[in-house]
Amino acid sequence: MQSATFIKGITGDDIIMRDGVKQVAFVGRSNAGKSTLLNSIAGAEVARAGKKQGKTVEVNFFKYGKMYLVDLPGYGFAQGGLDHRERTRDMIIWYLGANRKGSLTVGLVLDTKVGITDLDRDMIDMLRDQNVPFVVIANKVDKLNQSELSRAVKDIEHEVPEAIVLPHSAKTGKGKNGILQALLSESRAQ
Ligand SMILES: Nc1nc2c(ncn2[C@@H]2O[C@H](COP(=O)(O)OP(=O)(O)OP(=O)(O)O)[C@@H](O)[C@H]2O)c(=O)[nH]1
Ligand SMILES: [Mg+2]
Repeated sequence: MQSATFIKGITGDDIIMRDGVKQVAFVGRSNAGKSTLLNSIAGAEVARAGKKQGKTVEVNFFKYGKMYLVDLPGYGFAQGGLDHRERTRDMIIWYLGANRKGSLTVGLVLDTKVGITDLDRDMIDMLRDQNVPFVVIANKVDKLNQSELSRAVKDIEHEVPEAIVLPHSAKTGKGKNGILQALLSESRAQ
């Protein structure tokens, strides 16, 4: 199994944004499990993940096969303060806008128990406005029972009818294998 290697972390314009390599990026609320998910897909503990929110502070690039997996800081990290929240938000907006059409696919990571928040709705609007193809990863499904899960997935599908919703748990490994495939076929469909 191939694994990913860390290339670099950026906070603004960088030549890596123009090197023509396709990018699959994970966005979502702080603590939704983006870095953990990336590690699980990458087959190695390359991205820093953890209990404390606000773990990821830069836009981190990992080479995986012919593409980059990109780990972004999460939004909505309350204790980070207004400054931190605005900087993070600006960085995410910049990153999404800086990508040329056709080079980016996004995995929007949700904590399924929390569901879609207003900050996620802002993100979804942004992805729609910029025509960025995305799939929704309904994460941490180990925290829900079967009926809670189907309810939650239905709610997500109702709000985001254009996107595939993929239940996943890094804890149990559920859904792990389908995610990269779904992201890649979303990317090829561009
Ligand atoms: N129960 C459960 N916990 C998870 C799962 N995935 C991640 N976590 C936990 O959630 C916490 C946050 O994980 P991270 O991967 O650091 O989250 P993040 O979205 O990268 O957070 P930021 O970098 O702050 O944006 C860690 O304590 C993980 O162990 C999961 O599938 N199930
Ligand atoms: Mg992270």
